[in-house]
Amino acid sequence: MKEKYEGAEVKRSMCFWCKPRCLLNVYVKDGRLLGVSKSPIAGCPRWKRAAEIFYHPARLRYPLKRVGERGEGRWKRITWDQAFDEIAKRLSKIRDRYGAEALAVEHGTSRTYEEFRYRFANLFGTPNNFGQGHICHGNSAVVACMVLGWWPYWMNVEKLEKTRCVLMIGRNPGPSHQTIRDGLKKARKRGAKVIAVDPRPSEITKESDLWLRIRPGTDAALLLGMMNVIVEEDLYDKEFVEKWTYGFDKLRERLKEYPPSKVSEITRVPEEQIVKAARIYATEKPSCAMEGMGVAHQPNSLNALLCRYLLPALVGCIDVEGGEELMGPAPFITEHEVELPDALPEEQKKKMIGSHFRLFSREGYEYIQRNVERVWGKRCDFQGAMCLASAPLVFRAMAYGDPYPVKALIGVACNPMVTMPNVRLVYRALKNLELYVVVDKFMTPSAELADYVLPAADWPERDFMFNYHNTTPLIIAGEAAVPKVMPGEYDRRDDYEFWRGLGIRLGQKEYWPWENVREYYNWRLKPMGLTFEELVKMGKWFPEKREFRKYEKTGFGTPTGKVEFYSTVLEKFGYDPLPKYEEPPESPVSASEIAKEYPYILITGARFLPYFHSEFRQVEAFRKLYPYPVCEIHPETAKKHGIEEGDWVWIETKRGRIIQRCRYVEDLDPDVVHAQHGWWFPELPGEEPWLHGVWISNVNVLTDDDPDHIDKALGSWPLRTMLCKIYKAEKSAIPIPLS
Ligand SMILES: Nc1nc2c(c(=O)[nH]1)N[C@H]1C(S)=C(S)[C@@H](COP(=O)(O)OP(=O)(O)OC[C@H]3O[C@@H](n4cnc5c(=O)[nH]c(N)nc54)[C@H](O)[C@@H]3O)O[C@H]1N2
Ligand SMILES: Nc1nc2c(c(=O)[nH]1)N[C@H]1C(S)=C(S)[C@@H](COP(=O)(O)OP(=O)(O)OC[C@H]3O[C@@H](n4cnc5c(=O)[nH]c(N)nc54)[C@H](O)[C@@H]3O)O[C@H]1N2
Ligand code: SF4
Ligand SMILES: [Mo]
Repeated sequence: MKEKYEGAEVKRSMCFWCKPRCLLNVYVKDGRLLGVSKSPIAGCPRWKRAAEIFYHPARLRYPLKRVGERGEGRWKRITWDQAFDEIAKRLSKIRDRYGAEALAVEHGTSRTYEEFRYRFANLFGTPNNFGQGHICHGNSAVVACMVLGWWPYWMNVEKLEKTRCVLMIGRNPGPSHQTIRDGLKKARKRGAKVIAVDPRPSEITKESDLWLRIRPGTDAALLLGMMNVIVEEDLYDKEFVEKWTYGFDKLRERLKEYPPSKVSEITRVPEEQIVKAARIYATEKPSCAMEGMGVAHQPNSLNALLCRYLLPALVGCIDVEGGEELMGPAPFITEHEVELPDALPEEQKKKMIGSHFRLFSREGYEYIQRNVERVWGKRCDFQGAMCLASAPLVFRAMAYGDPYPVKALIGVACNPMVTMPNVRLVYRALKNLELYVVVDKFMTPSAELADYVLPAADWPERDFMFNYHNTTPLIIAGEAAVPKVMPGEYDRRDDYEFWRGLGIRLGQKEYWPWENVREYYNWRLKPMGLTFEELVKMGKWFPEKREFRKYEKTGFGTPTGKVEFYSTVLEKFGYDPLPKYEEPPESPVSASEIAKEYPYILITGARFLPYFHSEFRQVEAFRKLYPYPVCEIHPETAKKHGIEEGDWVWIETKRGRIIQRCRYVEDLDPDVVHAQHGWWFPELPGEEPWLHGVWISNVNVLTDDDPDHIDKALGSWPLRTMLCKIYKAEKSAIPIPLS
């Protein structure tokens, strides 16, 4: 490594090409990135190709303005100043004409500075901040804060060194979070038990002691069944339950409705496995659970998540080492404080689209987080992921003007044409906008529909400080390694500079006092007596002493000061205060008529390498390795339809159809089909109707965003558990470049 980069300067930067956010050495010469140090994550496919990805010819270099019709693929290069001036002017006009709420701002999976989006929106006057928070950890965080008064930090790998049993519910860190997979392997070597709940075989189900192959969407029932066993068999922690929980007797009554025999019928998990899982989980202590998108993306995610966070309280594993550790906040200025929530006038706050999903509304957020703050002194997480307008409803407002017109959208680090549900509606919405601004690293199917596409700095080009949105005291930092501007080659801005540049032109100058993000970080770190540069040298900051069972002194950050089996928050907002199971809205049980034509249960989006959501499809080496989208089907099921392994298959739901290539998976439930998400084809034309092949294999053509199917309390939409049919694709269905 050393010889290869001889004479190069070494910078320490934070990689954002996937979730671990590794700190890497970046080797730089004459302002050029030569390469990076080996990823600490075994199996990371990206670090070796850092230069190839960073200098990919398809990367955006200069601001672009649409010159043809929307979606026609005709662009003109402009300067940043022109872009800022024109966008600001058009936004002002839209605000004058329709009100500030006619602007929506959208986020993706936290790849960038999220706090500035909210700050900008609050200062502009719009409550319509929306994105993936409803379904990606935001819903987990809300439920955990509601019943536990803090969110057990979800990337806490260290605790796996102390745990005796890990319940993995709908989470597969094999491809999604390799640090956790490694932690689990080590834990098992030590003798800890791993129980995996998943409808399909995965790396983790194969590396577990017990695999519960659940019917998709029925996790709440399974967990209620496990709680039933734990209570009936007297395996619960009586002292903790008596002293530190609220509403146990009511929960106990509710649990009677879920004996293992009935739960087995609902979930298709054999009764003895339910009992076994409950016994292991309740006796091998400390135990902990880790839920993933298998849970967060299912219909009625509220109940599955409620059960997930209440189960550990039954066995007394809250805030014990190796259990559900509540780590508290970091002692710096938090993102929430930066968001300026009070800058938004009261009458504007009320206009947030989707406020009837009460837990994600401002009222719900404030109520939950004030209780958290009472105990911890700060909030857990930030509004940017836990208090959001509802995406499916915001897209409807764009498409149909209901409840009022949304005319402008700024999307930073998100690709809604690929990652939001029911993309036909998303398409209609985007086409109807008066102004659509996209800030991204690459052209995407979404960006192809924009008026302005602005080139974002990638991680080697920016300073970054991260602390998982204040759900943990851990703070990590990495510095910019290479310039964002190379005259004659490219001219990029980081996303802070984007929001600031636009904000200043809209009269927000006094609110953007920091010239650059480093100044801003220094301001946030001041209370700790640290500078950003010092933090970069340290790599990470973590308190020297960890305190467990803080609740014994302070109580829990909930309205009753206890873990709420009976949620007074749900009660206050008009929902059932106790957990329950509800059948998914589109399942063979609830929609038997639909099931006659669409007999299979479709799940989507299980992670796979080397890709990350819709990203990296441009990287030739990756495409050689993994050229096509893959759907997983049981061989018997496939054969019934004359489908051989490797065949292109139509997957169809009530909302549309796509093609993917079949992979036989022996251990899959024969009634379940899994289709990958994130697929589009950068090599296909960008203009309509192609939009880089966004209609061909994109699973979100199939998914459901029906407002009646959205979780009533959380507003989360169902990306897993719907009905589909499959049939072999005719040759003519396959675009020539893919055949
Ligand atoms: N059917 C189905 N749909 C799903 C899922 C599923 O399982 N099934 N998963 C869902 C989940 S959990 C999530 S989080 C979402 C993800 O949804 P998105 O966040 O929309 O997905 P990405 O493909 O990661 O898109 C991010 C875009 O941001 C750009 N980008 C990356 N870094 C930066 C940056 O620093 N600045 C800027 N300006 N741009 C940047 C990338 O080039 C990319 O185009 O997808 C959801 N959609
Ligand atoms: N390579 C790669 N890594 C990623 C991402 C990526 O796109 N690519 N995305 C990142 C993001 S934003 C996120 S949110 C995480 C998500 O990472 P994880 O939480 O691990 O989520 P998934 O892999 O989507 O799904 C986990 C498992 O849920 C199962 N599942 C599906 N339906 C159900 C169900 O009804 N019940 C249960 N119990 N299980 C079910 C799937 O079969 C799958 O094995 O990954 C992150 N890491
Ligand atoms: S791509 Fe992911 S695993 Fe690899 S170095 Fe970057 S953050 Fe770490
Ligand atoms: Mo996510």
